[in-house]
Amino acid sequence: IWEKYGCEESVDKESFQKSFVRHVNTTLARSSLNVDNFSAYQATAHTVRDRLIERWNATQQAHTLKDPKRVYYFSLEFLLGRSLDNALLNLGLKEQFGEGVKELGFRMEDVLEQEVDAALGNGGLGRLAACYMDSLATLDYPAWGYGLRYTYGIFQQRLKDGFQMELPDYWLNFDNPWELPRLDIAIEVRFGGYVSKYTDENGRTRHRWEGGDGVQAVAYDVPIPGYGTKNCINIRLWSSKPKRQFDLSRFNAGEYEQAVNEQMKAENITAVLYPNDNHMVGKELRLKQQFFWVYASLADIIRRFKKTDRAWDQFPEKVAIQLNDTHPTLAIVELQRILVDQEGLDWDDAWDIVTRTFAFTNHTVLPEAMEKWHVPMVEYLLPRHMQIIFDINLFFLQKVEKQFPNDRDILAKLSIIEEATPQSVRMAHLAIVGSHRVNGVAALHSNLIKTTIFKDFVKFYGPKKFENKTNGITPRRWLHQANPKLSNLITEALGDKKWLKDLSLLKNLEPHAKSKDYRRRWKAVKHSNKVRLAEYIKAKTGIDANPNSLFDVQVKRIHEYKRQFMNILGVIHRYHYLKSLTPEERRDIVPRVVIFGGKAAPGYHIAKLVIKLINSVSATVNADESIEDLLKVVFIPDYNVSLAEIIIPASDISQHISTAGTEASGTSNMKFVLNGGLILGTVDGANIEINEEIGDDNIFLFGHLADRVDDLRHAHRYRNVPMDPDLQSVITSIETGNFGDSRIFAPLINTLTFGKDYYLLSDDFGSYLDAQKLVDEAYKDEDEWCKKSILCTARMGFFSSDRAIREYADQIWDLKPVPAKA
Ligand code: 26Y
Repeated sequence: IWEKYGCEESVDKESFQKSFVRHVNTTLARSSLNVDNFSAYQATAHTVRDRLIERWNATQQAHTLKDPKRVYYFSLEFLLGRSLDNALLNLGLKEQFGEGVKELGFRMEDVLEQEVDAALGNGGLGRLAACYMDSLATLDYPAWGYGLRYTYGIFQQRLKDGFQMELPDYWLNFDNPWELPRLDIAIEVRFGGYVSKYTDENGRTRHRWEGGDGVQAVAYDVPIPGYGTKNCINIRLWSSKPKRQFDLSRFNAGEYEQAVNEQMKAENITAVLYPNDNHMVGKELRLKQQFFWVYASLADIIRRFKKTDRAWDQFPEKVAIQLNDTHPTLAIVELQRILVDQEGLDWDDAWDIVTRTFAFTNHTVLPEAMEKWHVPMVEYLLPRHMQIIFDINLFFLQKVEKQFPNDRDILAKLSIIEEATPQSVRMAHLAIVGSHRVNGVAALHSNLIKTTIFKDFVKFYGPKKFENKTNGITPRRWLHQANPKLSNLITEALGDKKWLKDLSLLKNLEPHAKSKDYRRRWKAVKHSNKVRLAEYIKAKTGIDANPNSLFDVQVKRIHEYKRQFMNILGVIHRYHYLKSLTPEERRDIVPRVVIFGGKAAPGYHIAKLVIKLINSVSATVNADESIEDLLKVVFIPDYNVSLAEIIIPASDISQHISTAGTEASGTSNMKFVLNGGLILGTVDGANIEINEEIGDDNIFLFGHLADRVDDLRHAHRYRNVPMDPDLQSVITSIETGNFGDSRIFAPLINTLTFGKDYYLLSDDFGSYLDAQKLVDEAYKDEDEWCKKSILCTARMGFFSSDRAIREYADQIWDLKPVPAKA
């Protein structure tokens, strides 16, 4: 019977339609008379889901049989965006299913539009995790992601009078076809309690973590299909549920509120994604989230490991765990606890297993982003783990002491515990000590961590433990899906679609930059992408963005170090300049649309003022008829993955202008250039490597270099550095009230004065304006610009997440592909 009915779901148009209709009738309980676009989306999604599950099953079965080494990517954020289009493309179903849906009376574009984003992440780090899952699946690696199933993802952003407002992102309002609830996989997680000591049968002193309150972690599996392979991997997201439904005795006694209390407390744990990126807050609930997640994930991994009868010392030969930043660092402690307290291993044997299992990726050097947890809080929530951390630290510092006798200074610097009141646990230190490899995410960043925040660790461990793994992006979503017209044009030039699995093949586009006809068509694609964005802007903001203008884009989280403030100050400078011109002089000007997008953390007041300033400038500039259409300023609200897919293909130039040394990598820079957009940027993060690949002629770099930053800051702090005169006149203009009541902007402007201009806007402003001039000049020669655009795309092969994942697999995880059977 299994063989007779276990055959594969067909993928042709007719079977799509059959399955679509069946899902409308059964899954949705509707009829042909009441199928709207949303129902059509649901029926299509379920049809695709059936095919996904089949591959998911086959892949997991193959892995169970083969039992290869697996990698587990631990990330508190997976910023997946929409799934339907991606699944259709990766499974190669788009054409047939598109035809099928059309014959049923729908347009595939409208159907795709119905899906809400899975926005379980803040920005770069979360989207990187999503790109890496796509590559792991595509390259047939046996991999799982582990994360949390937040009920609310990153907040939705609205604007009110130019200010950011936050709305909850209740993304699970309707059923989510992209997850498989595994209600049978439930793991009890504990908080609190106490530690008891006892002597075991061998006379050894042992510890037991007892008591405390329990909640359940329930698994939801999200299938991730590879492109051009049957392989389909899994992200397991945990959701918190109460251990018991609710306290019946209290319920019967009429104490209804108290009766549901425990349930609510339990469900709180995975209720919401913390909306801070690059800024640590230290809330107890966040620590609970982290422990809840790593506890359940490790229990799950160990259950799988124990299915085969292997000795513990083989654990690192079967399991690699990658820590996406310090957020999952407690996993190091928890594994040590399991091995020592529960499995009875000696401390040193256990610790050897632990350190061979974990590797740690650092994503930032900003001091305010470093995770530190107060010892009393950790002690109260996780008493045994706190003891183990102290022991890890003790044994570690003993080794340090041996290597550097009588150097108290280095002990204090390296210690996992920060000696302040109260004491804190430095999670980055714990992550380094508990891992066999530490990596940064771009060349400059990886060098910086070795010479700044982790330099004393390099002294102790030597440099080999610290590596670089330059980030990458998936070309499937960020070119093929987001920019289908350009994808087709590339495929046509290269003769086939192999480049989607081997992005280095893009280099064969280079000769086509010389073809006038190819350039014409390349330009036409960019233009149509700009038209699509202009229509979106018109619909959402009412602003007319002329697609014949230069589209200048900065979209990313709003943060002082990313310097959106400098961008908008530059816009004001341009505005004044335009107003100073005679009508004849204006004829020579390249019209620009300056586009911003991005969310500010709800508690980050300065970042929120930047949004307000952008909107105030936008209101003034867009209404000023004297400058005609030479400048428009747009803030597109609610920037997210799906919006990025519209914005990125439409940019002529995008800005990546962080203070040198502050942006670890950036990944949108790669997405823009891959889509034939040029970049204006600082010598920071992956901009540097992009420059190396695409050449000096195809990028506009400016500003001070990272090695100058300390001196410049020192000068601001201790000497009276006069403000750049152009910057000064822009600030004066704001203060004069040209952009509305200037008093609200005082705290923002103060960052430049009383705040000692920590992010060095004044120091870089002159060279920023110069670089902008070069952009204007270059854009006048449309044909030359187009050549640059083609060369940019052609030279971006290195930045595929496939390359990055292969490096991780070969150099850190020691992981081999396991191709799923066709
Ligand atoms: C501690 C907590 C508040 C926290 C939460 C989120 C700290 C940091 C983050 C997120 C950091 C992040 O997204 N970093 C970005 O990672 C990208 C992928 O490596 C980089 O490209 C980007 O430069 C970096 O800012």
